[in-house]
Amino acid sequence: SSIGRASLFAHAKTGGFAQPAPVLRNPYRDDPLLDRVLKRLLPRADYDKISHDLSKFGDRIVSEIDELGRQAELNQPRLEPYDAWGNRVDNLIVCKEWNRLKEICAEEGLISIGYDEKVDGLTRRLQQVAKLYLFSPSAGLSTCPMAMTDGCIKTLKTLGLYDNHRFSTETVNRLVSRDGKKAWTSGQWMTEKKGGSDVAGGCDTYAVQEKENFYRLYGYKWFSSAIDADVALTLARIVDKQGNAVEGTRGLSLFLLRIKDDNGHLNGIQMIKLKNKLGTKQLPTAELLLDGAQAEIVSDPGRGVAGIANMLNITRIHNSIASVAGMRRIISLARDYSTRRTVFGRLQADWPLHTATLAKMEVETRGCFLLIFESARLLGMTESKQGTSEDSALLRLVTPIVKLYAGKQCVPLISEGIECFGGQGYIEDTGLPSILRDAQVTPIWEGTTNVLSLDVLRAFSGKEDVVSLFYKRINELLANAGKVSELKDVIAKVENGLKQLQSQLGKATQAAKSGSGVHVDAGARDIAFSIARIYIGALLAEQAADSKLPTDLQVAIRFCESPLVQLEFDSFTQHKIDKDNQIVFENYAG
Ligand code: UCC
Ligand code: FAD
Repeated sequence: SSIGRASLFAHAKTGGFAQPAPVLRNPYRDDPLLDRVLKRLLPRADYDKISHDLSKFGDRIVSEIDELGRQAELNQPRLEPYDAWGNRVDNLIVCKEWNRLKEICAEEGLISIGYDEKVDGLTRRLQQVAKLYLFSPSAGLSTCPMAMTDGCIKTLKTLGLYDNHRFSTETVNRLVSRDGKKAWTSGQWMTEKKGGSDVAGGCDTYAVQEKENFYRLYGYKWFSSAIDADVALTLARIVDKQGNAVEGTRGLSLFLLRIKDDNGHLNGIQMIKLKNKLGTKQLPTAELLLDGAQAEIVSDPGRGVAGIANMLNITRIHNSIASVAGMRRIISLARDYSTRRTVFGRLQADWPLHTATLAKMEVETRGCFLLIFESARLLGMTESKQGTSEDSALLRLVTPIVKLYAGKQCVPLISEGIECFGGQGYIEDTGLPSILRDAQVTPIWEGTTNVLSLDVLRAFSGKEDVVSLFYKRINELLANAGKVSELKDVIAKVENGLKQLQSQLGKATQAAKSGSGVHVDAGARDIAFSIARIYIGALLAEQAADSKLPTDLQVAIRFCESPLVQLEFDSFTQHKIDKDNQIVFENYAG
């Protein structure tokens, strides 16, 4: 019969069950702590305006942006160095979704909000950081060019070039443009084959003067992200007429250049290849040959590292936002999934062991979140009329601290979040694996954990007594929290941590001065982590005292249950260094 013949082609049955997927909700309305913090830090009228903008933006993330970010991951950039006829074309192909994301960044003012002179410095930076935080996990890494764009504006303004220097002024105006078709973005080319941490030791790029401020650059930039940018800040060594250049940090100067001219031709640059990376696959990161790229010097000669540090200090805050936003996103999805996934006859959410796992992730994430908002507050204060030199000095310390701590915490935490989805967490089509892949870059780029721990020591030796300012700030936070009796234990633990840190740091510095085989740098990471954890403990206490909510209180208590300070005097000693060497190199044949 006809039915019999047709049934030969029936669809295979794959069972009647399909697991409901986790649902992304408006990330602003999904995050009560963000709202509470904004309410606490902002004047009421500003809060109302910003809250409205964030709520609208959160809807846009769900309805439009998240899918664009996903498509950017699926349609990765590629490079065609030559055309079919053998002409060198260096044609970089990015997907339309990537370009659209960059336009949305301009339209939404993700960078320009931070520079809106009509709004007070504190308010505008808080709004910007909140917006970036919501955007980041859906942004398809367009946050990377945005970070560098912010850093470039900050650098050119700090160096006094805005309204003073034609090319810098045009650049800033384009970088802050809200017109998606006209807005520029910036790159940041520091890393070379010999070194990305030790920039001065690695820099083999040479600058030959043409006339006045104009130079031609020759070198090889090993990692250049968001290479579809319009301008870049980069470092090079000036060579004199005899071919001599100053070695080391003092030989490096800062240059600003267009990547392409008005006709779309590369400016003495060849894109040698795109990096094949573990993550950040949406982002075109190239190796570049500079062969006579025209550039203008924008720092005093030899002040390149100090100049570009302005950029680093901004991009490091953006990086911390990406780390914490990734943590928040995986928790948010895992929380939703826990109400949809049944295991052993119950919803995941009804198994206390599963909820305990999520709660632990919440505690760490909320702590890191408060630290990014502390950095945003300090950044805003330094740019506000009310800012003091103490705010700047404290920001100098908090920037490497938040970058290194959040970057380090986010990788294992997001990995735990992936596990909450079981095998599905490992499956590419769910989009979940990219959250972990993209997290792994945050402790590496913009300064690795160790390099930033050493930067914390550099911050200690600045003009201001940063260590005392840190103690002062912790005491201020604890004083704000002091009135709440349930916080007594938390406060005692933070105070105790502070005393421990003070005492070990004092002993180590004294001993190092007397030259008795003590190396403060050997313990830099332990120092940095202790500062981060003490700071977070105090911020959580302040938050709990302000809101008086049982959740904020619990989070503060739980965070301080783990040791805040893990710093032994032994960490600084030659004795420990010798033992480390023995452990690491046991049986190593070389
Ligand atoms: O990795 C990159 C990724 C780009 C993608 C963007 C993503 C953004 C996130 C997006 C989220 C999704 S770009 C490359 C990043 N590279 C680094 O971060 C380099 C890491 N290495 C360091 O940070 C090192 O500590 C160096 C290169 C800064 C150290 O160099 P030196 O040669 O040892 O430097 P010195 O001699 O210690 O410092 C030279 C001057 C000093 O000033 P003066 O001369 O006035 O005493 C320092 O105080 O620079 C000053 N300085 C700083 N000032 C050094 N670091 C800083 C700082 N952080 N802040 C202020
Ligand atoms: P190394 O400096 O060789 O570091 C290797 C290890 O040694 C690290 O664990 C580090 O902590 C440790 N170490 C180094 N010095 C010390 C020390 N003194 N004490 C103790 N430990 C130490 N760079 C750019 O300039 N522009 C870009 O756009 C850019 N984009 C990037 C994109 C991606 C995806 C990646 C992965 C990197 C990018 N980078 C970029 C480069 C990045 O900034 C560097 O890779 C990074 O700063 C580390 O430098 P390195 O690779 O030379 O590592």
